[in-house]
Amino acid sequence: MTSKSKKDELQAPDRRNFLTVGVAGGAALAASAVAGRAADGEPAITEIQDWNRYTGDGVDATPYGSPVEFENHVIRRDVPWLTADPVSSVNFTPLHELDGVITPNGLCFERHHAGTAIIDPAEHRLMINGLVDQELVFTMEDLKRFPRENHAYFLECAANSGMEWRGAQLNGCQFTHGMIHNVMYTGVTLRHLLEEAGVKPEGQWLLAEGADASAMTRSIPMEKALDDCLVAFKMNGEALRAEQGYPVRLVVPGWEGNMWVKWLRRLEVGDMPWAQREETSKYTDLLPDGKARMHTWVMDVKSVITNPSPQAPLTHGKGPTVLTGVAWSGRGKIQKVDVSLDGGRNWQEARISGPSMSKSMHRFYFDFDWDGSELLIQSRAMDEEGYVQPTKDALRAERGENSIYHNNGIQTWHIKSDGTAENVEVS
Ligand SMILES: Nc1nc2c(c(=O)[nH]1)N[C@H]1C(S)=C(S)[C@@H](COP(=O)(O)O)O[C@H]1N2
Ligand SMILES: [Mo]
Repeated sequence: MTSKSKKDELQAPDRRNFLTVGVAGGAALAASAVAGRAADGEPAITEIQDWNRYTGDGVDATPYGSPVEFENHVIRRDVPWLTADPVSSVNFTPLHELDGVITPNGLCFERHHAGTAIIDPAEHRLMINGLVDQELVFTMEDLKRFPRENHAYFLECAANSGMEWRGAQLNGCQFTHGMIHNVMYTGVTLRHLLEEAGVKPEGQWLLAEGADASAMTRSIPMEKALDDCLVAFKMNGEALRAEQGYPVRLVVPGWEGNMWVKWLRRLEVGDMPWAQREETSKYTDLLPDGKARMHTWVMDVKSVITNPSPQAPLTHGKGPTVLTGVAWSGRGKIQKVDVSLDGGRNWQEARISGPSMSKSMHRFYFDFDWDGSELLIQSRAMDEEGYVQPTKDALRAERGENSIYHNNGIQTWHIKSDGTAENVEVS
């Protein structure tokens, strides 16, 4: 699983990061273009190939399947210089290799503070204590006796696109936007478990604690806990991966990833937030005046074009071109996505295809005939509450450049006439 093609390596963008808009729009129609070729001169179809000739492996060869060898470059990647130690680090979902809205389990980005805990489910316990009528402990078997629900939700780390606050930095949507995954969870509602224990009236906050070596804790307001949170044990139909918190994790729909405690072992009900210190120092957004934005839990509306992009250039040349990307909002469904080919001067509505679910990723397409001219491509999403994805300049005007978290600004890729793409900003 180590073969990487050249284009998948992270390359530093050249320094022309702030382009002014000056290219011709590329949407001019080449009416006769088709995405096919003449049948003669194609031995791949006219001659018998090995796979036509010989039988393949039997059904006993791969009891648990993995992707075909030609897809070995479709992997999570990390940026070694980003963090001091791979145990407290992050890797990134290869968004440019995916389609549809569901992230395959083996490709979900990982973020952990003390490595992946490996927990025997038979030994795992989840405790509810604090301001409850009755403190309770659940085994995994106990949890599976509560009524179950299925929901697809995105999980985005608050630091996704964090490097980009200071201008175009990383050359590929895997690195600029890959701290996100979108998975179908199966679990029981947190409300059910809390009702079983009986939350006392003063119980306004919930402390969620992980069983990993970081003993990660996060405070969650009771209102959210009783609204739509899940205690999940399956993702995309199968058991959680160890990296994602096996045997059980907290799902906090639409809210920043750090609250989705993995390897969940304890839920303590209290009358005020615990991690006050943590929340004021770490997961806050520093403003230009030195003040911090607190309790910025919701992940605002955001989108990115995944193809073409720096890791996925337009190798096919002029003619019919499928531009695609993903959009999401922590406030509900995506209402619409617009695409610009000229750095934000002109916008056209993209086509959303696939399920449109609240707080879940949406897939959009924009089909056009590329005339081979340079493009500055952007996507701009609007959610069902009417929030529109801002430009990076608008975000900086409001929050300055000291921030790391919550960068939902519009991303620009510069497509050159040879089809290669680069991370840039337009001003
Ligand atoms: N127990 C525990 N839970 C955790 C973390 C952790 O280090 N330990 N990291 C958090 C952070 S910062 C994020 S962004 C998400 C990442 O979830 P993932 O690894 O499934 O992508 O998990 C959160 N839950
Ligand atoms: Mo995170």
